[in-house]
Amino acid sequence: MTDVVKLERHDAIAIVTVDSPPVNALSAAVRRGISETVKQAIADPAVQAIVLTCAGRTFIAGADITEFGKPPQSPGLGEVITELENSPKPIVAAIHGTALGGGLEVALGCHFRVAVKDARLGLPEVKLGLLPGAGGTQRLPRAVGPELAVKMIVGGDPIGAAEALQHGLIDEIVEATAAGGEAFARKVLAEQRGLRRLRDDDSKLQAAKTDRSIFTQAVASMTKKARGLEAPFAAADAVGAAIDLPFDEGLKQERDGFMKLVTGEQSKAQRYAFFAEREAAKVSVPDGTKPRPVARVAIIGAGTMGGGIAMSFANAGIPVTLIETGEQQLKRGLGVMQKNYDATAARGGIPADAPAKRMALINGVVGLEHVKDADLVIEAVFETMAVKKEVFTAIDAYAKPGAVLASNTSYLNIDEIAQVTKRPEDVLGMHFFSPANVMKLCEIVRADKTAPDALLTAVAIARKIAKVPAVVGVCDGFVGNRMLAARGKQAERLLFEGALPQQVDAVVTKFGMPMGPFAMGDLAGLDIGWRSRKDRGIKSEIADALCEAGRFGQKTGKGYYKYEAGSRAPLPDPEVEALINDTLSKLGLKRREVSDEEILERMMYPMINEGARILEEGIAARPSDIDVIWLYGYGWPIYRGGPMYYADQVGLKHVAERLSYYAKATNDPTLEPAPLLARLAAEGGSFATLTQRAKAA
Ligand code: T1G
Repeated sequence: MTDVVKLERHDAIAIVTVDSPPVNALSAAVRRGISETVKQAIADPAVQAIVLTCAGRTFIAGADITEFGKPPQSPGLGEVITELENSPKPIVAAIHGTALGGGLEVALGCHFRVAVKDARLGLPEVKLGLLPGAGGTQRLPRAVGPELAVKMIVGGDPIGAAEALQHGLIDEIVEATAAGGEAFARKVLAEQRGLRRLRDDDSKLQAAKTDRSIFTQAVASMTKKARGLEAPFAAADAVGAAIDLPFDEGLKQERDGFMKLVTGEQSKAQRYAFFAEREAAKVSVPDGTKPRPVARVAIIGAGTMGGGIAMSFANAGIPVTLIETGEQQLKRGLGVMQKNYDATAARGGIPADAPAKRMALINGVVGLEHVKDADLVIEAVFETMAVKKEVFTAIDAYAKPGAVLASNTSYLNIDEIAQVTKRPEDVLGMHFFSPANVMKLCEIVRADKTAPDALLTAVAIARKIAKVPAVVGVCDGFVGNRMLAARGKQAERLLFEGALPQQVDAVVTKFGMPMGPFAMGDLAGLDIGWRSRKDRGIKSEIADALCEAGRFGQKTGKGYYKYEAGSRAPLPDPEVEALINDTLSKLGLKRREVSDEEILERMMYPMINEGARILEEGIAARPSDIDVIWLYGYGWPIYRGGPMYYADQVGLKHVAERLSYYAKATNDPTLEPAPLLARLAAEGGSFATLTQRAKAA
């Protein structure tokens, strides 16, 4: 018995309860506690069986991630699990909430496992750039077979109790955790069941030993989207070792793989991202501020964004009133959502009955008066200030007192929108990313008069619909688009200096971004920028020439690239090079050799510089918030942590020096390091120190 692990005895059954909030992570104290308490129970002659369970909201949710990178403390987790497995008395793990990572590995070391029906079980280590390091890659394949083990370990997503029972990961679904575990332990004793030590049970590996394709095909399908990541492949190798090697040799290979990853740069970045995501949801509001309840949401506009946002709420079981200007627009919007749900169900992404259940939560209507019952109103209409003001004037009249009024604008001034209402304190931005039912980020824009509880309401509801919230202030393009614009400006300039679209995009995608700036331009449509430049009387000679030639991007089958019919694959087009040469010679400009290294620096450093300005202006509270925005809104590779984290990896001194160099070389003073960046570079500081300071404040 220790502070964090309790022991009770119910005549012949010992109940060992881990009680270490918030998620019973396997800190050194918890590991020591489990080891000592189980030893105590084993030594007690009155005890015939042991139940291992947890207090609080969840079973053990893994190793304590904050301990990684620090000197290891004993006992090691592997040691504790071996003690459990070698116990002469049956040990039953009783699971509720999420048994994840080291938590599931502890349960796999027990002889039996029971769980409540809404429990989830998984080995998500790859999401931290790791692999299960305490026997999970050796015991899970023995419990459920290599195919499901590969899916769970290489993919990282948990499974539910029903699926766990179906595949033999758990022995029974119980009503209540501890009581269910105790009843099961009594059954084991009554039926004199033998102790099932997974290390000794290869029965589920036999098929893959004879036909390895079971394993290789599972690995191939699970690593399809693992470009640039090390952990999924190392995790797959470890599961392969379970098939090929005796248990202890497999365990050794797993350990070696784990140690290599845990000390590697990728996992450090992914662990940083884990905590950055949680920090981003912490906003500075007066103590005691509570979010307002949200039982019903109204969404205005059933277009691409409105439809995706509505699906996100329905996916979380929250009823939605979806409002359009006419029956036809409504019918079209609902049709697209139905089609999306059916397609997801068809590929097994959601249960077969989910499309009907979720569409039933979405009530399509015509007329803004229908916002009257909503606790939160989200406007997703055409992106002009005039239309926004018209809509907000109307919802201000109809919405009930206390409703939060949010705009999904991606760059317009929320303060200006709020001013047309009599309740600016209830107005803010909730900027979703397309496709809104898929993209995780929700950039929450805090306007000048936004009330603290309205802000907390938006953050809380964003988390409830499985989005990652990040709070930003009002400025043109908020955080993400503002930094993207700084990159876009350099991308355009590089074409004037001699680079080609495919060279720039290749550098950016090699770095790990899903797409380069020019392929993105083609996807969005070059004519949008062209029209707005013409409206503002400014020129971008190369982009203008492309548009004058009818090259608007994917929608016209050619832009910076050409596209074959029915394909979205960007193909370099000699016509574009010719057009660039022609435009530059008309401007009297000569192309020069541009290195990939220069391209990378000019793609990343101006963004980082803009990030520093954003921090100076208080538009973002922490550098890690900026990273969260890029990770979950713009496809920044998770194993690089985010632009501000990356800047620290490169070194702010180097970033500042290169920016100064490019400012002079391209005669662009906006590239001069922002004061914050220059100061940090001069004092040998980093953005991480700023995040720490913000956290301590
Ligand atoms: N270690 C340390 N802190 C943790 C933690 C962990 N494993 N999990 C959560 N926290 C903190 C978190 O930072 C937050 O702190 C608070 O708990 C609540 O979390 C050897 C190598 C369990 C599904 O990857 O997925 O085991 O911000 O806000 O939304 O093989 O937390 O309040 O100060 O996320 O209800 C594997 C990680 C570890 C699971 C709950 N395990 N956790 O979600 O709450 S590696 C994981 C989660 C491992 C072994 C290996 C989620 C959750 P604060 P939260 P939530």
